[in-house]
Amino acid sequence: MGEEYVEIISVECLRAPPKELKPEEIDAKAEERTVDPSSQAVLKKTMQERTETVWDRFDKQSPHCKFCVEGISCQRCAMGPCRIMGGDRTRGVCGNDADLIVARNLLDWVSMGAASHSDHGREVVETLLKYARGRAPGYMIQDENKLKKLAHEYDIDSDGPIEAVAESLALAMLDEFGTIKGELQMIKRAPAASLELWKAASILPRGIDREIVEAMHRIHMGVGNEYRGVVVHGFRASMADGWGGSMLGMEVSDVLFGTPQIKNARFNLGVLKQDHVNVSLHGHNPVLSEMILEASMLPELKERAKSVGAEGINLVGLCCTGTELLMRKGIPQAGNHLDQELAITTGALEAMVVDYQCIFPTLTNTAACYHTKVISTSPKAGMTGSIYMEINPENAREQSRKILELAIDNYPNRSRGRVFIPDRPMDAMVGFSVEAIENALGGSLKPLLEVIASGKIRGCVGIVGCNNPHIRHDSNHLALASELIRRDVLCVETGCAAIACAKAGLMRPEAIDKAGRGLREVCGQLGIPPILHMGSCVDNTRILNLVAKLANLAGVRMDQLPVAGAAPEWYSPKAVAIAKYFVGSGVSTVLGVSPRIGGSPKVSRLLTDDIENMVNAKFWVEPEPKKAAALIYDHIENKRRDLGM
Ligand code: MSK
Repeated sequence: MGEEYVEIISVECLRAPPKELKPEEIDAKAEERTVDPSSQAVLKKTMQERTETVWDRFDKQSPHCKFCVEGISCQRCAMGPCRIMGGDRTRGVCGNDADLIVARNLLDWVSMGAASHSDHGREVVETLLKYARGRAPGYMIQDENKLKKLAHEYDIDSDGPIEAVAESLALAMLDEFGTIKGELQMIKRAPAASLELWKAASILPRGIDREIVEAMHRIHMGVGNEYRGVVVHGFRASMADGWGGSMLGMEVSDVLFGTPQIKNARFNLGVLKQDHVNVSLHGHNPVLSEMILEASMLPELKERAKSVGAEGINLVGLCCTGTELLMRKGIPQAGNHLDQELAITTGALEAMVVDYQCIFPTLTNTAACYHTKVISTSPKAGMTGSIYMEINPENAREQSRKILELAIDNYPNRSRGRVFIPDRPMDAMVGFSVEAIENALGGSLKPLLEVIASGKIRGCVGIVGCNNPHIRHDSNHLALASELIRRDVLCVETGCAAIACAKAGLMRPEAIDKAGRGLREVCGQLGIPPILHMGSCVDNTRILNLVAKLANLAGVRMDQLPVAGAAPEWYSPKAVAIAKYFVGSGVSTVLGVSPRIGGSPKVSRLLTDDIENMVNAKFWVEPEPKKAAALIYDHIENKRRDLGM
């Protein structure tokens, strides 16, 4: 694929449901599928216009294959495919059993997730290197202080010209992917006692690419031939993601685009504007979207928008690319994972610009039902039916301008009679990086530790992850977070979980009314909400940093703190990697959707029980949010008791 844009192939508008629904059926289905009123309103439009969505495809795929659900189908070699069906079929052709098939499938998912985050992280670091070498016009260092701190951490002299420091740092960071040092730099942020525990458990990562490559090696037929080693290596590969690839992506994005600070922003599909050229930015990597934001401010593009009858250009975010811009620049967020098709079906979106991860391959089919142009930008994320405009650090400034020109020129094609934008976007307070939290507390996390020790706040929980059509959109995120804050547990959130709570108004300072007395008092004094938005998927590493800093302050291991994690509606293999680096790092985590391990009681027991003997943390699987909250609360109270709090 070349750099200039070309229409690749035309795709058709997909229609569903197959028959026209009565108004009351539409209302009932919309309520059953999502709790978000703005999503419900647009979902009704999709059904009235019979535009296919993820929920329609989900219905068509149900019921799902029992063997796949339990993780006991194997596609790993050409002697099969095999399924463990019981009776005389308890082994695949090669001889593997249910435990091994489940373990290998799980490690495959962890590797996919860790690779996705880490490849994203690598691209951000490469952008820093290109900036340093004068090959990334338009990019700059927006947080010089963080650049210098990171340089110090990597033992790099930070006194020279900023470009030289950036170059040395980028090269040292790129070395982390294939390092021969045998250890990652940033994992040393964890307390020494935690590192010892992880070393004893054989989950200290030696290099980012190395652990992922070894994972792929282990799942080849005839390599990892016992389930336990395969599952444990998943922790090591995920730790390479959490303390490596994702951490690099987060930290260097802060260096290039600014470390998030507390600010107000607006959420839900109502952030689209009737009289503006609407452009959504969807995916995960901020390297492109930051340049589009810069281009949207060019006077000639504003003039061009006016010349086609629009008041201006309205950039909105979706999923984690949106969150990156939201956290740093306050760009409004149209929605989370299951809102992506709905943004198009408003009929008010001139262009959806995508980079990678979590992008439905059928978005171009959805767009074909309206006037929206889908513009793909990454050579590794081609998309049938999209307009491809490759973006890299060298050309991003120029390409961003062209993308916006394309969107503006599409504005007259909007069919006014088919536009529906829900009213009332929701306000939220966002931008809670660890640095922003420290600033709000007077420069240190010590006051947070004190209110935890005093019991006003019982503990902290990171609620993260996606939406999944197996679960009513956003419902479990809201129910779990609401129950935890009611019990005086501070919630920190990222990804689509954070977007769900923001859309529901739980990230306004007024939401302290829903919190227990202690949490209400602490957040009320600070003027902050009881649920803090910490960013995107790669920003789960901010949660690792937060827990590591608290543990260092308290003089304990990370696993000893009254903290936990939760992924109530996860769908992505990236979420499996995140959950494993949370648990590996000592943060016990509850999953609202079961991973595909039901076919192996041994693997299930290892993850939900035995692993505790190695890392002092474990998984729970609990789809019911109130029960999940109770599990977490008991866990937090046990940790408090053990610490003598
Ligand atoms: S976007 S990985 S659906 S959180 Fe990061 Fe949301 Fe999950 Fe994608």
